[in-house]
Amino acid sequence: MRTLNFEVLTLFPGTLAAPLNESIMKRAREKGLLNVTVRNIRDYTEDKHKTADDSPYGGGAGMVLKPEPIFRAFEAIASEHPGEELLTILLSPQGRPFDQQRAEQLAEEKRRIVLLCGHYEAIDERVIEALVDEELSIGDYVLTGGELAALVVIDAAARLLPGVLGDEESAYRDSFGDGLLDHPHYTRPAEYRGMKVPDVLLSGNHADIEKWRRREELKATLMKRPDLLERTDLAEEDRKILEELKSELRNSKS
Ligand code: 4FV
Repeated sequence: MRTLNFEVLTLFPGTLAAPLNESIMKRAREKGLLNVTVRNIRDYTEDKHKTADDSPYGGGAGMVLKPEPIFRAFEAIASEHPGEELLTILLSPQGRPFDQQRAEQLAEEKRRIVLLCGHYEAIDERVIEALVDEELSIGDYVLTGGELAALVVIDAAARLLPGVLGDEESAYRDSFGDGLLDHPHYTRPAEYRGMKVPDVLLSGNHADIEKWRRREELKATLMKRPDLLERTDLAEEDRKILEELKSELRNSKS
């Protein structure tokens, strides 16, 4: 059994508490499969006002996170985990888009992963130059802080760890796992307010069910995220189905 270790540097540790103490993440931590240490950057300040940010050189709006408390936090991590290699990720809109593939890679990560959460305008560039290995963005929008982004990264990686998802959860075949969006799901009752569950799902014929699900994944991806089809290597069978779906689409439009 291997433990995935995260260190989260933040000015608002409370923001991370609830999601890490609920359901799957809570159980993963209790099982020792996931370890998340949340550190308040303000605990590494030395002045009586616990100053962690200051106004930007050159003027301008907003505040900038100071380098000293963050460097001290890293020294604390190094002294608590001597010799351990760190992978430091800054969550920021300037980062590389976070995706399932990066989540799968992080789930395999042996190094201790430090997630640096920005707040206010920015972080002093010397922190980024000296300590940050990678910038990750969870989307092209601006958050009030990096904490929610850090939680997204922890959740997406931790759920891939062996033993974290129970059977009832792991049945869910990941969207993006095979590069396509997921097929529709149904449960009892077989008919609700006149809306029927597709007969094939009630047939018990697993080969037909698998074919239907694959077709529905291709249809959902074609309709909602055709961009994904460009970067997914599809089998000949899938390409044939896709051409059928496209002609159906054309006919339905005409
Ligand atoms: C963000 C994102 C994000 C920017 C200023 C925090 C905020 C403040 N992080 N993906 N989008 N961060 O908006 O990761 O520092």
